[in-house]
Amino acid sequence: MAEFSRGFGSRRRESDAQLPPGQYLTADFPVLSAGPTPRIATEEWEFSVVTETGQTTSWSWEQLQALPIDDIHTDIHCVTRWSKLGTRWRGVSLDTLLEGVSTTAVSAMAHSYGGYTTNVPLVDLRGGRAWVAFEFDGAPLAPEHGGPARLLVPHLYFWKSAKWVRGLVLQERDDPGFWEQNGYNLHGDPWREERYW
Ligand SMILES: Nc1nc2c(c(=O)[nH]1)N[C@H]1C(S)=C(S)[C@@H](COP(=O)(O)O)O[C@H]1N2
Ligand SMILES: [Mo]
Repeated sequence: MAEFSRGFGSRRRESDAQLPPGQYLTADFPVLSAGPTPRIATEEWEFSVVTETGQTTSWSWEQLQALPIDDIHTDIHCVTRWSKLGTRWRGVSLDTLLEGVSTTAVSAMAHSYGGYTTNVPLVDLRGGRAWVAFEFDGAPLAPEHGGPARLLVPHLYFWKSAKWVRGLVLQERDDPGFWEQNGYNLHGDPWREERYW
């Protein structure tokens, strides 16, 4: 990022304070995908929230774009130890999407086109901390980074930010998703180093 391309050394200490324990800074944007990159046209794209009683609310691409859109400026932290500071995104807040959804669930299973899943407690999806994001750095989100849209939950390790997200299934227990079944922590707070179980 421009802020770090100049005077990186002198900013080192300042940046360290922004780095969770065990993380290092990267200027690149690594691609980490467990499988091939699905290609979803926005005309076919749909996002759904299914509650524990089976009530389904869905948004087309057009309907998503008509909702209030946030400019997001945030750091991201991958469990493989890279962090990227000051990334810029645009997306719709999960608060907006969950507003009309009546539920007593405590958790959501995020589902992606391609089959990836990850569990996120609803408390982490609410409060202006989670988005369905479709722009990165002023451009449409690239397919390898989850375009047309991905979940963005930057206060948790980046595996929670499901790429090619297609919906949430609300659940009464915080059941584990793909990586969580394979040893990753159920929650994944980078500041508490919740990497594995
Ligand atoms: N659908 C899907 N989402 C995913 C993944 C994946 O394999 N499939 N990998 C996760 C992991 S482990 C990380 S670190 C980030 C990587 O996002 P990036 O490739 O845009 O850097 O996406 C997360 N979301
Ligand atoms: Mo990751």
